[in-house]
Amino acid sequence: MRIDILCLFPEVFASPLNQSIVKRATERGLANIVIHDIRDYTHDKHRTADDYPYGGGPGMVLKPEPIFEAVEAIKQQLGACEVPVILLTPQGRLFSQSLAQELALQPHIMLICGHYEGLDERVCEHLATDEISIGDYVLSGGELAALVAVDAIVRLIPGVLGSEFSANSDSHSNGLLEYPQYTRPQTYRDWSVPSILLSGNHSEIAQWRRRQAILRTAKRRPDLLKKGSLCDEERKWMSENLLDPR
Ligand code: 6GU
Repeated sequence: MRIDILCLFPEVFASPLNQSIVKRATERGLANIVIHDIRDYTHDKHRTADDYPYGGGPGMVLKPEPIFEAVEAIKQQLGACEVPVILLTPQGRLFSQSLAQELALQPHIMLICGHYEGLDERVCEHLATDEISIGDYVLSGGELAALVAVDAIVRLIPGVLGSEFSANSDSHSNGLLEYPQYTRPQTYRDWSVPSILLSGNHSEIAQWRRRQAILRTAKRRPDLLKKGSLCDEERKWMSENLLDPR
C-alpha cells in the first residue's frame, strides 16, 4: 500500500514511522510511505504556503495552490486518478477502527495535514474526497493525526501482523474492549492471576474472556454496546447480572 502524506512539518514523521510494526511493514515492502513538504510546491522565494483570511480574523489560512499542485503532481507521477485524498482536520468525521479497516484495503491513499487556523475551503470542496478527525480536541496540526491514522491503518494491511489473530482480538475490532491479560508470575505481591486461566480448559477460558470483554465494555464504554455486538445468550447473561445491554 502506498501512502503519500502532504504537510508543512515533514521532520515530524521520521522517528514514529521508523519503529515497530510500521517500520517492519515498510521494510517488508507492504507499506510505502512518502512524505511531501507542501512548501516544495510553492513558487515564490519565501516558499509561502499560507496567507491572511479573507474577511479578516485571527491566524493564517493554508493557500490552495501548493496543495492542489502537490496532489496533482503525485497523481500524475503515479498515473493514479481514483485515489482517496483524505484531509486531516478537527472538522472531519471521526476516525475509527472500521474506517482503518476499510482504508487498509486500498492500494493507495493520500493524506493532507492542515495547519494554522485552517485551510482554504476549496481544498475541502474540490480536492479532498474525505475529511477525518481523530477526536474531539484540537491539535496544532494534522501531522500527529496523520501518524495516528497511518499506524492504525498499516497494522491492518494484510500480512503485516504476525498472525491475523492478533488484529482480530484487539479492542474495538469486534465492537468490544479487550479482555484482561496476564503473564507470569502467577502471584505478584499477593495478587494472583484468575485461576480459570491456569485451568487448561480452552472453551471455559474463551467464555470467561468474552464475558470479561463485555463487562469491561459495559462499565467503561456503554456507548459501544448499543451497536449490537452481542448474541441473545449474552444479552440474557447481562440482564441476569444486572447489566444494561441496551
Ligand atoms: Cl485531524 N487535526 C487537528 N489539527 N486537530 C485534530 C484532528 C486533526 N483530530 C482531532 N483534533
